[in-house]
Amino acid sequence: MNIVAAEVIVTSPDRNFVTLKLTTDNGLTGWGDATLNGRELSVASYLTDHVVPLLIGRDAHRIEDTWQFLYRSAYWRRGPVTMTAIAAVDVALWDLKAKAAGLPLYQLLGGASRTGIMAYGHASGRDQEELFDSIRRHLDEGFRSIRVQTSVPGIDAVYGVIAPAAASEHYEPAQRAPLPAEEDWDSRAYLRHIPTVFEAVRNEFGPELPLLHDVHHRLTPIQAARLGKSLEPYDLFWLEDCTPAENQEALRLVRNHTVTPLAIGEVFNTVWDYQALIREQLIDYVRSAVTHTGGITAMRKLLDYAAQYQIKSGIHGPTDISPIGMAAALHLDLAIHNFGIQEYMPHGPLTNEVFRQTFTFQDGYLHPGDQPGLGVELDEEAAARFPYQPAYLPFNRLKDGTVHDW
Ligand code: KDG
Ligand code: MG
Repeated sequence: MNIVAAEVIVTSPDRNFVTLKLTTDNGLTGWGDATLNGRELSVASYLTDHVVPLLIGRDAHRIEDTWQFLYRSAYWRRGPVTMTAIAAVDVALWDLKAKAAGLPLYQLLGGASRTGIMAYGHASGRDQEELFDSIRRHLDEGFRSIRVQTSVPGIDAVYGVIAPAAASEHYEPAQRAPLPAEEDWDSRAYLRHIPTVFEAVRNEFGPELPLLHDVHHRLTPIQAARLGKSLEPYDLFWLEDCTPAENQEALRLVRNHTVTPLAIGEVFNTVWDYQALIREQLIDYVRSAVTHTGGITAMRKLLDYAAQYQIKSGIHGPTDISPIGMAAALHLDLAIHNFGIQEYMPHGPLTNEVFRQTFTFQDGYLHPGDQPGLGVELDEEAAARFPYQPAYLPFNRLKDGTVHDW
C-alpha cells in the first residue's frame, strides 16, 4: 500500500481547519488533522513544501518508521508546527491502515477498554444566572461533567466566557479579523471571585456533578497554589493550566500546597514537555491534543508513560481540533486503560457539512463508531465553498498595559 498522492486542504466553514489527504495505490484515502489555531497556514506550508514530497512512494503501512523519519530527519525537533504536521501524517496513516484492515481504528490499538467515553462540556456565563442556565442546558444536552468559566467583576473579558454578541452558546476564542482582539486581566480580582462561583455552583447542583475549571496559564505558582487550596471544598475534577506551561518546576510548588487535581498540556507537543511532571507525579491529567502532539503514535507512548504513575488522559478537544482530530482522540480514548475524561465542544453546522462524521454523543458518552478507519470523511466540494479567513486568538494586557499570558 504505497502513497501516490498527498494534498493539503484548507477550509473555513465555522472556523479555519487544515487537513492532510493521503491517497494510496490500492485506492484508499486517509485523513489527518493539521489545524493549529491562529497559525494555520504555517502548518499547511510545512506539509506542502517540506513533507508532501517525502511521502510519495512510501509504504503507508510503515507508521512508526514514517514518524521517526519525519521527526529525526528534519534535524529541527519538536515545536507546535512540526509536531502538528507529523500528527497529520500519522493520523492519516492510521486511518489508511484501519481502512485496509476493514476495522475501526480502535481495534488496531488493542480494542475497546470501555463502552463509552465520558465527555465534559463548556458552561459559561457573564453572571450567576447566565452560568446556571448554561450548566442546565449542558445537562439537558446530556453532559454529565462540566467545565465552569465565568466573568469576574473588574475584568471586561475573561477566558472561556462567551462574548455577548456571539451567536452560539459555545465559546470560540479565535476571531476572524485582520488583528488579534485585546482583552484585560487582573489576577487578584480573579482569585477573589472564583471560589465564590464554585461555592454557588455546588450549592445549586449538589456534590455529585464533576466540575472542571481552566485558568489558561495566568497565575504565578504561589497564586495557583492558593487557588487550588481555596477550591478544595468544592471538589474539582481538575484545575487546568494553572501556571504557564513551559515551567515544569512551578507545578511542584503548586502540588506541595493543594490536593485539587491538576491537568496541563494543551500547548505541549512532545513527551519531553511532561518529563518531570509525570516522573514526579506533579499532575493528574495529560491535556495534549492528538493533533498537536505527533498523532496517535506519540500520544499512545506518552499516555503509556503516564499510566505507570496513575496519571490519566484528558485529551484536548475544543472546536479548533477538527472532527478528524476529534475522531483520532476518541479511538485512542476507547482503547487505552488510563482514560480519564474527554473534552468535547460540538462543532458548528457548516463544519459538520464539510466533515462527515460517524462518532456519537449520547447520555454524556462519546463513541467513535464502527466504520473502518477513523469514521470521518472530508467532503472536498463542501470544503471548497469555505476559503481560508485570517483569524487570531485574543491576547491580554494588565491594567498598566503590560502584556500578560492568555
Ligand atoms: O486554540 C486555543 C484553544 O484550543 C483553547 O483556548 C481551548 O483552553 C482551551 C481548552 O481547554 O479547550
Ligand atoms: Mg484549556
